[in-house]
Amino acid sequence: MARAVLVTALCYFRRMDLFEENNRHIEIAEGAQLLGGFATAAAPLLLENVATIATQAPFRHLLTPGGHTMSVAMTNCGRLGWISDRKGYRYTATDPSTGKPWPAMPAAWFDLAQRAAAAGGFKRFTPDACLINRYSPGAKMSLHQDKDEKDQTAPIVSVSLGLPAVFQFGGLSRQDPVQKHRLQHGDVVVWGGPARLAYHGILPLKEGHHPLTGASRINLTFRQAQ
Ligand code: MD3
Ligand code: FE
Repeated sequence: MARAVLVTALCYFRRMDLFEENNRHIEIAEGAQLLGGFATAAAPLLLENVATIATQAPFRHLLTPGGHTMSVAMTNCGRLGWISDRKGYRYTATDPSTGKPWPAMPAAWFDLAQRAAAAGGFKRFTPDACLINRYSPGAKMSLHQDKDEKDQTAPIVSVSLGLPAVFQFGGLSRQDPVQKHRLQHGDVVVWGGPARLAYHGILPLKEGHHPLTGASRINLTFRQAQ
């Protein structure tokens, strides 16, 4: 009897630990709220949706204005999508590779992004674009700022799925020192306030296997582009 009570109590506290671990809410910098595990429950559905979206708007490696091919494969959903080519970076209403409008943003995605933004302190977030990034081992994203959105007082909400990655977060100048953070499956980050225009990037993805994505990492970034 005493043993059963002890085992039950230990299991309870162990679960509590896991619960706390999966629900970390940390301010990683002023305006940058990490909601650990916020999207873990939704992840299987999100990944199914990504597969469907990719049948309509295939992942592709975009060209930078400087003529380099990006190592990250990208597609979009929503009324607008982010693209890059020799002419520059911008949002478009149609996918240049098909000529068709970008696939609609699933209602559950919009909802998740709004709930995350609210949890991060932004009550009125209405994303009209979601950039979907796919990393294979070795793929990276160099330090950059996200400046192509019209209203830079609106936050960006990012959702990490699959393999973990190391994220670099700097300041308003490229030369500012960077902090490193691990982004794991299910993690959501709300980037607003002074963090919104900070330089950031992703270090080359390490090899690995994730049960839901295999040897890849998928990142969703919800944006209010217009
Ligand atoms: C910090 N994506 O798509 S998500 C991007 O994991 C991008 O694929 C990375 O940077 C990725 O532009 C990082 C986290 C993120 C997204 C937007 C931010 C961090 C941000 C905007 C401002 C500051
Ligand atoms: Fe970015």
